[in-house]
Amino acid sequence: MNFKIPFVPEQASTMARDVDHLTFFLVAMSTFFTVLVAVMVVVFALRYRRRSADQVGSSFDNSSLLEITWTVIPLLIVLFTFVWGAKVFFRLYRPPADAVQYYVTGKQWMWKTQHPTGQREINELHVPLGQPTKLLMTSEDVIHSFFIPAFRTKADVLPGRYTTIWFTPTKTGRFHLFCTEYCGAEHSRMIGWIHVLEPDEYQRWLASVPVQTSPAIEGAQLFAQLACDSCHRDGSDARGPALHGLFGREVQLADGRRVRADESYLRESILSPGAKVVAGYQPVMPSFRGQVSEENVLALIDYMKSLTAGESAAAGLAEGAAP
Ligand code: HEC
Ligand SMILES: [Cu+2]
Repeated sequence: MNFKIPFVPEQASTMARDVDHLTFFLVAMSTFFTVLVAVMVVVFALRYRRRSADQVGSSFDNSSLLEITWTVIPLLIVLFTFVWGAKVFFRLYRPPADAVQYYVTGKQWMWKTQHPTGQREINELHVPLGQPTKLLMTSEDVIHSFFIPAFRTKADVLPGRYTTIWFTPTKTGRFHLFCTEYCGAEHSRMIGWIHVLEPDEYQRWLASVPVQTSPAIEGAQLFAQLACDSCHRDGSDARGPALHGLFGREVQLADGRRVRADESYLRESILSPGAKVVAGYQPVMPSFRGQVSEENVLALIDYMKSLTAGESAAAGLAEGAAP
């Protein structure tokens, strides 16, 4: 079923139709009950009105059947909506494993985006048709919110945290993107376009944009420049833990907690190393807050993610010390 309702934006992602069906159902339900109640108020007011000045109302009996009916029916409707809504929600906020990751950094008042292959854009993002696409997003200043109406997906973009959205575009063309969290004087200008291209056209587009390095290689260079490798290197005399195979693993902390090394953990380790200290190590790592931009942090994370337990993808440019 494909609805053509005015005021509803074009459906251009695999999720769009599911979200629309749910919204349509909620609107239809609300409309139905609003009309039902309004009509009954009028009908009952007319039908049971007082007909003469001395008329006394008849005594009122409770009807258990009626009460149970009007409790159970709404309960079933609400539970049904909950299960349906939860299913759509989980699909919407759990990117598939094969999704390709892009980066988005919000900043008063622009969106900076970067491709996994390194190309950067401002207020624009080119993506290939049919590719599950994941955006890893953060903000350099205040809270923003990233919304692509045609894809029916949206998430807040927060300073100090990573949020993700994902989509699989089903139509080529360009689709509006908005900041939907009031973020200062020029909030209304924090808009842009997602360009969906045929895959071969996308490859041509990638080739036409000059690119210095991929985020992982840029991260490897930063890793050396910031002397991270003076502590994080292989060998028993190293002051910091080896970072190979860290991403996605459980880390045992000195205070007994165990945390999963996801993007937020890696980011925190760089900016507030004292917040979670790895068991068996001294809290000697300095904070790099103020020395690195959010984009630098993303590059460092991408580099650390490329350090698999065996050899690293960017090993050639890194310390050159494959374990
Ligand atoms: C002075 C030595 C030193 C420097 C320089 C240093 N670190 Fe660390 N780092 C440590 C130590 C020690 C730990 C473990 C204790 C802790 O968690 O604070 C650590 C922990 C980490 C962790 C968590 C590791 C884990 O196994 O969970 C990450 C990620 C990390 N550092 C990244 C970096 C990056 C990126 C840089 C460069 C921007 C850097 N470090 C610079 C000493 C250092
Ligand atoms: Cu904004």
